[in-house]
Amino acid sequence: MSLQNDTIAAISTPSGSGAIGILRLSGRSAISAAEKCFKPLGSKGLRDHPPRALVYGDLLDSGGQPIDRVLCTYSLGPSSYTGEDTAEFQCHGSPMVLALGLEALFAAGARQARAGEFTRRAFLNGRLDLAQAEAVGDLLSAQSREGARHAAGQLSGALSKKIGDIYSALVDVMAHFHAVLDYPDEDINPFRMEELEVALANQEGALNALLATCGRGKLLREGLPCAIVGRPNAGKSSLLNAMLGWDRAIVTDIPGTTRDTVEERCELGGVPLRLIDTAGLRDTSDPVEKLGVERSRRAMEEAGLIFAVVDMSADLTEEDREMLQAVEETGRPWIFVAAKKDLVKNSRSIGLAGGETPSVEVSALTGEGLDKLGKMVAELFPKEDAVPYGQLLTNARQEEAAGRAREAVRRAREALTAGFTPDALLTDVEEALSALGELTGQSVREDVTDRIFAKFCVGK
Ligand SMILES: Nc1nc2c(ncn2[C@@H]2O[C@H](COP(=O)(O)OP(=O)(O)O)[C@@H](O)[C@H]2O)c(=O)[nH]1
Ligand SMILES: [Mg+2]
Repeated sequence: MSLQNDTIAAISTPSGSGAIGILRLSGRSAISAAEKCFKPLGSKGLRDHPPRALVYGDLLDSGGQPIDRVLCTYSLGPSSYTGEDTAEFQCHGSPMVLALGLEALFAAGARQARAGEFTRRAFLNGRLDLAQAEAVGDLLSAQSREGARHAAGQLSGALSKKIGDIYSALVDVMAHFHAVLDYPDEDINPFRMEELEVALANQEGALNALLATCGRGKLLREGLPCAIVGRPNAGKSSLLNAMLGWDRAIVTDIPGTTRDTVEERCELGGVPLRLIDTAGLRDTSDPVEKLGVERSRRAMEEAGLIFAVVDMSADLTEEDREMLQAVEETGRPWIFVAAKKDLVKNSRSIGLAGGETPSVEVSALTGEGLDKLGKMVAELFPKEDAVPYGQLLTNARQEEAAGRAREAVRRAREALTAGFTPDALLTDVEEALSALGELTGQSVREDVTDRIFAKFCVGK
């Protein structure tokens, strides 16, 4: 159980006005603090109602004045989100009501919760393991449907179960090594040794498969940087706006309008993208535009995908050709996007770059072709259907720990193959177990958990 005795409170809904705003309390005196600030309608007190029931009444300030008419609910530890006694107020979503309500809770003895402190308490009280707690963060910041589904799977324990299976298989191996060490006089059954070797190889394979999911996990979490490049006026900013569904970037018919890089997230073909609209690539004497062009080149070099845009209502220019050449030279996956299709009556060939580069004709004005562009993106970055939702490593911390576990298992397997005695392998297997324990939080340093929860928002 957690040693944290104090009761924490926070506004758990985003800032601004909304239909509902939630105040949350957790800790030993959560329910008594809630009682001080709440007067149920009718004759019964809050605690006369069963836990988890919604009780209608007035939220009061420290002077007993009503702040709002609200619904209040409480849960008893350990069966609550944090594992402690908790209470929650569903108020009208007014920033003023929530501020006054929070002040009342402070006056009743609660203190302001720190970022992620509710989830941290849930972790410390064993309600969630660390992989699940990280999934809470991933779920909140998910940028795509697939990302949200993986986070939900991880929250319900899919990754923890996978790691638990590997962990317990390694514990079995270790138990056998210990038995061999404890009874050195007994002959080691060579058949059993072979079995252990297979067991280690299997777990190494399972860790390899898990590590292979890192790329997709990173892509889902961070989004794939996708640079939109092309000569000025090709239609890049209009394409960005059309994909976003709102006018993010300024569009004019004056070449060189976009001088800085503009970045926005969007989901296309199920792939979360970080779209980067760039200044048109051209030689220019304007010093500001020159800097923009420099940034465009850098965006292109750092991109995971490039949309090379040309205006299909005009003939290909020398600038277009130079741009396509520069894109090709990056060696990145790219899509040839012929823009302004609505301006072209009959389909006309615009002398594509050819080869295997996928190409698509689009109109930012009518939206034509955007679906096809999405399909191409999906084909370039296919979903790993084989990975069930949640069995995906999504961050560098998980990748690093799983990588260490894999290396340790590999060393143990190689040592076994080379005929070393079991005691030589024990440290390796132990190291693997400890690395796996870090993934789920069984064996993790406090500063690491501090860092994880500090990234959460207050009230979560
Ligand atoms: N008809 C039509 N005009 C477009 C389309 N896309 C861009 N334009 C026009 O082309 C000009 C340049 O567009 P813009 O998006 O600023 O190009 P950028 O310089 O590449 O960012 C503007 O006048 C746009 O209205 C399109 O799909 N259809
Ligand atoms: Mg532009």
